[in-house]
Amino acid sequence: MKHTLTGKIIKKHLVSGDLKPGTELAIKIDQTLTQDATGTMAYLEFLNFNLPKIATKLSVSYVDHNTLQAGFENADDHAFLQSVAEKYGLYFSKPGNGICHQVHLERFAKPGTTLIGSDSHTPTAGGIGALAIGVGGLEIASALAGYPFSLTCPSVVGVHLTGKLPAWSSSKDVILYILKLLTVKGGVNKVFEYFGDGVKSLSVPERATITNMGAELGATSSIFPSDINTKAFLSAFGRAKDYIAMSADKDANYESIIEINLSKIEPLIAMPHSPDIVKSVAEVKGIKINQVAVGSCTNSSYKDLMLAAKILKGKKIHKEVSFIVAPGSKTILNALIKNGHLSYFLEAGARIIESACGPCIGMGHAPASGAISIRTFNRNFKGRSGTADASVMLASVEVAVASAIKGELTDPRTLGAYPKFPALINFESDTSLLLSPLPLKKRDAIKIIMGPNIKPLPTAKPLADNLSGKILIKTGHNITTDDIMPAGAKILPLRSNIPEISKHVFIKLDPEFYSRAIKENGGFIVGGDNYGQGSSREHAALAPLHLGVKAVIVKTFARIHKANLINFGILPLVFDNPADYEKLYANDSLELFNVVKALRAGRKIKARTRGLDFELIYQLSEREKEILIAGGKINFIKKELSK
Ligand code: MIC
Ligand code: SF4
Repeated sequence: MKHTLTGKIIKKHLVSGDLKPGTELAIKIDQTLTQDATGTMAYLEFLNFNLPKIATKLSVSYVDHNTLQAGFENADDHAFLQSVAEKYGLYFSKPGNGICHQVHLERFAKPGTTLIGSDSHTPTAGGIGALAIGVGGLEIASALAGYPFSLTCPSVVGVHLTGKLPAWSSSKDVILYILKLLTVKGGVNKVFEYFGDGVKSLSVPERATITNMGAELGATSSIFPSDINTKAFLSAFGRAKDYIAMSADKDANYESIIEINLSKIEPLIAMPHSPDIVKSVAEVKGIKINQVAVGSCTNSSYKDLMLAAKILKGKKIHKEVSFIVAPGSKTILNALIKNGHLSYFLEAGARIIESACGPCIGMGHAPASGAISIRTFNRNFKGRSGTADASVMLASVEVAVASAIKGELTDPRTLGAYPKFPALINFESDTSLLLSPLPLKKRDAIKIIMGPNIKPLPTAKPLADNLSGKILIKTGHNITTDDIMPAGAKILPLRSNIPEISKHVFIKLDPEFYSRAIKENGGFIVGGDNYGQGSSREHAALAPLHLGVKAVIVKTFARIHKANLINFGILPLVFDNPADYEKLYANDSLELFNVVKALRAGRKIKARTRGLDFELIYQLSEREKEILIAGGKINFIKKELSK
């Protein structure tokens, strides 16, 4: 039997189930990561279990999203997170240390290990050969409590890379090319595994750009083999001992294979407002732009920033353009300070900001009204930048910087010779903002700090057999968790306060949603295809739970959001006949009959509205059904722990 790399890692970590795509299996988790915007909930959930310590080998709590601190809320969250890390033995990455995925790649990610993170871009670590999966916070809490992680066994798609990227094309263009091919729903329940001769031309951070944006395909994960480039990257961070060579067997059995000749890849760009609306830059060049941002967990590595600095050397940013740079980690920022390259940015007219997510999640640097912004980021959903009518395009560093100089969308191939510079072989291991776990004997004295913005979690009641209420909203297709529960500078600080943040559910699609949900005492959500794509934020389930949402009925779900609904006891249901979607309207009354009995018997659920009878189905494992019936995973685990 020839194994894929994914298959090998799963096999090594398998706790239950088989490697049969579509069935549920459980794996042991070696590492976890959280970031602050999802982490406060994850740790509140963990505290609920009343356990003395964490059960994982290595867990890191990062602060990188909410670093604006316009009020006390974010700083309160940081203090809470630090106190939890100290009490329970986690690493703590303080604000300013960098973006979780970049820092994790540099300091902790290891080939052949399993990692779950409460952030959808956790598969960034696939660039180093880890099987890394984005999850809701409650999965992290469960892993910290010692539970294996359950998932639908993914099918493994092979991506066969040949050739070498031409000058001015980059690994960002490779993933944009795949997004164009497969769209934002093309990867659900799949792992994209890269192999072939072309792999060796890509460094770990370049690979990580690709695995990072595999999240935009809706994929479970993406992974590269671990080879001499992996070894070089680990050595540069003083971690040569973490290296092991890992790859798929030759002629491994892939579900399907995508062939990509890297030498044919040209500079591409994702147009507003979805990462899969991809065009070649040559085709759409000339569009006047107002803002350019380089950074985010997709493109803020040493190579990315050095390249930008080299291109900018001796040049100026166009006077109509605001150019923002957020280095991925403090280590990278410091390297550019020490080698003098940071000054090329400053001399060109760049605005250097903290090593954090920043504008990627709408924390500052919102574009002007109607502005066009080119960003090296991974998501360009409408309004995510903080400006409702701005347009964001996603591109490589090469395209972004060329455009910043010219003031319009520019093909970087017009810039002349491609800058050359050596890879850095020795990064300083500065840990001034990265705190190691406290020694055991010091942990007892630590008190958990909970500021006034940190409110208790809502909990669901056990599932009732008959459910009734109004359809509170009917959405279209590809609804993102940014649509359900927006982020940005005003709303993100409320992540630890579910009653407050609930006032913003669906606010961009339907400002009356909150008041209607309160008036109707909860109800149902109806949606189309790929409902809940994008981020891992549990708040897109927790806030609807707080508002009394009982079930979400759609054509198809995105993976992480569906898991979050289950974890919080909201039924994720699917139309048996997709055409019934057309027959339902907002404000209709809806009844679901004998739900618990149907789930236990594996039968379709009968539903009725306006005299119309129809049926609903579900893709749920027996374990997931029991979680839903118990009223969510917290209730379920508490029951198990009390046994
Ligand atoms: C994102 O990129 O949307 C985020 C913010 O990193 C989210 C997590 C969150 O909403 O806190 C993600 O990707 O999971
Ligand atoms: Fe942060 Fe943006 Fe990456 Fe999300 S996608 S982790 S907000 S940098």
